[in-house]
Amino acid sequence: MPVQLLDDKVALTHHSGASSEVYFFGATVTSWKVGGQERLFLSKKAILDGTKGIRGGIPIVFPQFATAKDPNAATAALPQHGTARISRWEWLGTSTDNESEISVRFGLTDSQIPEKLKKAWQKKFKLIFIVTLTMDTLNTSLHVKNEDSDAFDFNVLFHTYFAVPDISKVSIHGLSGLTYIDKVANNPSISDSQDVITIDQEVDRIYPKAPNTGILIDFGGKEKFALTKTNLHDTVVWNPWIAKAEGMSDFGNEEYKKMICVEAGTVATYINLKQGETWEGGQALKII
Ligand code: TA6
Repeated sequence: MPVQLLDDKVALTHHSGASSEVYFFGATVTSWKVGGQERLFLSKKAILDGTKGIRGGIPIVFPQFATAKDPNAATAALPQHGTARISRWEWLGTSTDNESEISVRFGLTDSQIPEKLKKAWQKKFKLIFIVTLTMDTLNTSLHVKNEDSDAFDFNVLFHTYFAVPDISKVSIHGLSGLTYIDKVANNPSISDSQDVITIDQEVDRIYPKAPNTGILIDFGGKEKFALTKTNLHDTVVWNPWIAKAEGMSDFGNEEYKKMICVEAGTVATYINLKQGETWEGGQALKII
């Protein structure tokens, strides 16, 4: 059955054998299998009962990345990474189900944000999240409609956790020669002279104006992940490494060895959306 509705998630199965699962909570993609292999990291300690953002898969960050730097920003009262990933989204049905692809949609409006968080950002909006599965790609796109009486600013990001067999074998291509914001070193702007990014310590970087294509994640095997982004300006690279891994209750102490986050979004600046306007952006993940 190409699309199976379960109590807390939707399961997609492509005739090639590729599959994906999306939890209604946060509209969080938690699984993407190609060739019988799980390609997304989901912590064994992830909380899946809707009481906490899901640790793994592709959490949706909206309307604020991290927490607002400006205490007077309209988004200053929001929790880290905003409210989309900790709200229950509505199932909007299957939009495509044919030989080549299966595409499903989820919706979230301001009225569906948890009551205790509604006051944190009192803007009227409507989100539509679309997940499209083919034999070797997983595409996610987000439409943001401003239904408020005024313009508003927002960040957006797909916080993708890629599963890797061994972090010491990972190299990230396509970001060389760019300047990045180093959150580990408290935000200095650093020019990246490395040809490829390898991970042997905590890495938490924002690459503003990163290329839309050509980002490859090599994890030491025959295959690679290719990430292509559309209408998203920046790329974030994150691995918590040892100390931060130990500090997360929903993340195993050794799990930093099995994941790398490479995240497409617009987080270094805010997107300004006028009343009644719609913004859309997305990413395509492909196994090559
Ligand atoms: O995207 C990287 C990051 O902003 C890191 O700074 C780290 O906080 C990570 O997100 C996870 O955030 P979370 O709120 O899910 O624990």
